[in-house]
Amino acid sequence: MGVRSLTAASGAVMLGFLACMPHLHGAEPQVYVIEINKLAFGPAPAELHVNGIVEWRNSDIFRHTATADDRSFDIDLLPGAKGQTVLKRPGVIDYTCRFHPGMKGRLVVAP
Ligand SMILES: [Cu+2]
Repeated sequence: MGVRSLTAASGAVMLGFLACMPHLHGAEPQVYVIEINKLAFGPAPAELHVNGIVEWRNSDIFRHTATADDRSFDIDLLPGAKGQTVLKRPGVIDYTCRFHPGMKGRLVVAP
């Protein structure tokens, strides 16, 4: 096998790799994960966009909720559970846990 055919083969592998990354094509919505642990929401992703999906994963030993102050979402999360919401519009959404009012989070959604 010559150098030229090796290069062609690795090029084909690279194309296959890129084809497996759907967000490059805009076909699949972006999923942003926020982990809950030790009675706290993990940090929100730096850049959220409309039509993106936020997924909370409760890694804590307690039941929590992710409840928007504007009630645009209210997600009940048993220990080990995960739940999602779709970001419908741009703006700032503060949210809390109904069981633990000291737990606070904020989503800043860009268009
Ligand atoms: Cu809680």
